[in-house]
Amino acid sequence: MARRFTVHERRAVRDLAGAWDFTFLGEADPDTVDVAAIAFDEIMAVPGCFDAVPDHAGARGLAAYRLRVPIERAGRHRLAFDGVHHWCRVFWDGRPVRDHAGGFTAFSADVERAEAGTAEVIVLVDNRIGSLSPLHMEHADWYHFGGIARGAELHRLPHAWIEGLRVATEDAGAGRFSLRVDYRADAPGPVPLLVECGGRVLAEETVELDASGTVERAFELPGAETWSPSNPALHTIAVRLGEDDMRERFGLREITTEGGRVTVGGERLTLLGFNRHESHPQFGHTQPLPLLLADVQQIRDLGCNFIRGSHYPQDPMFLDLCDELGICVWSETIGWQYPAELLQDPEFVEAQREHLDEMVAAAINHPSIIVWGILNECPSYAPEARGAYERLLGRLRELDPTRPVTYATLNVYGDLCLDLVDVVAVNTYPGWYFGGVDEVPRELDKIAAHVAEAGHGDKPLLVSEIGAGAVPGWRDAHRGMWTEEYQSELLGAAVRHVIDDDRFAGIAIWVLGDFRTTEHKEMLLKRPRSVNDKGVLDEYRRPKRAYETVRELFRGAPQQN
Ligand code: ADA
Repeated sequence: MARRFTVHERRAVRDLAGAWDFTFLGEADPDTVDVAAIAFDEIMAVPGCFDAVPDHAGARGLAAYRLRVPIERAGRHRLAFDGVHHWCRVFWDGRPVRDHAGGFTAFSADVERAEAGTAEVIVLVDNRIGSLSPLHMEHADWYHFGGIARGAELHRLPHAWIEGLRVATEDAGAGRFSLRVDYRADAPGPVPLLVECGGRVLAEETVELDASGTVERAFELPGAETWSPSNPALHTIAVRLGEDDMRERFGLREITTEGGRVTVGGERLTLLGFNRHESHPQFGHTQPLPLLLADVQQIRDLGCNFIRGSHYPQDPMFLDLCDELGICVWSETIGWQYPAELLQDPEFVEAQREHLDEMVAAAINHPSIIVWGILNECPSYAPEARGAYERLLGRLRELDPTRPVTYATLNVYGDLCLDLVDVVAVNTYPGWYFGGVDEVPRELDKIAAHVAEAGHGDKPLLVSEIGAGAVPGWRDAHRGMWTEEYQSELLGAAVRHVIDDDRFAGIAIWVLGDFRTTEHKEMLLKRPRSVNDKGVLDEYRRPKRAYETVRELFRGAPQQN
């Protein structure tokens, strides 16, 4: 998949991006489809979203993708997907090998013994909102595009292979870090291990493998540069285990949240940035490289040092670019105003937990990720929902004790779970859903005072959403709601307040770019053009008036203090 470095130099990897055979099966039930009888009469781009292209725009149902792939040598193979929306079943030569639900996270489907010759890969992809994909809900405010939206690859796995690498900073100043190699093997036995970093050999030894397990080592890179937003120094670690190999990029840095600020790599930050959706009218959730680069260029031009990936894990290439440019990222799981009953349903919480595990597994080594988040605007004010917060935040801490955790609250005044987070994050819409622009400083003051009174004044306090709609190009002497003038004024007031008021650790404006909303009628009635237009860019990334206002304020603000 598109990354900024070569992950495997020895392992045989085939990029499956391209034009796949395709057909749309509509209402069909995936359990009763005879895959051998499917007539593939169209083509579809992988990566891509089938419901963003003209022939199937807005379609919901089952789709089938097919690709014939040459297999040079028989043996164990792995199909690796970076994100398929929302549910899929993967077939290898007519045989189902894996189901997956969720989208936005990587998963793989293994074939123990593939014959040499040509294999037929079929993927049934279902973008209906419902039981197959419990995390996606129609009421959530974004268009839930379907398809093989991110990269796909075929790997040939040797007898012992690396499942993943985990690099954790132990002491950034001393260049100390730990490495965990997760592996699996066809048979236990000794294999050579070689670990290199920046041309230095860190380990060369023989390790005894079990059928599956981990190898853990601690290393030191004396004098190695640390990662911080103003100096995002990266290191690449290369691991060879028997015939297999894997590389990963990492940064040496600690994150702390004491004294009401997020400190990253020794820099005490004021986080200034935006929420970012991965959505485009022509590509859906797919992020072609030129689009990603345009986003990153505009994020930098705006003077941001922070992006909240709303409301799901972001594209791995976007995270790679943030690593390189020193842009701090809040990475969160899929979530949007789930009702309290759902958070009491153990099956639902388990689905969230699985998705959360996948997010962390894929992204844990990105130094740009400075905070993990869950459950946007869910009922953290309802006592019966607290168990879900404990479970999911607890799981994040268990998987990664090095990063702070948070969630964006919808109702800070009634919130019952703030004791569970390291960063208090508040979504608030003064001047939009209530009051006028003069309500902005009043409400922000009230929030900061409440958080302090509730005993959380020492935790960084982020405005995780604030914003106003603006129909692109709509200017009006009245400067009323939906005009570019009103949005610009409101965002100016919000940013100025956060920069000037030391009680705030940062702001993530809602939102960087406009994006298509869901087809839920109640939402559509509040979204002209079916678009959430609170972006400072329109959906084609053309700047609105507020862009300049925010740019000037962000660029003029001290980003460290
Ligand atoms: C909420 C939500 C966002 C978006 C926003 C809005 O805060 O978290 O996803 O829907 O409101 O535009 O109203």
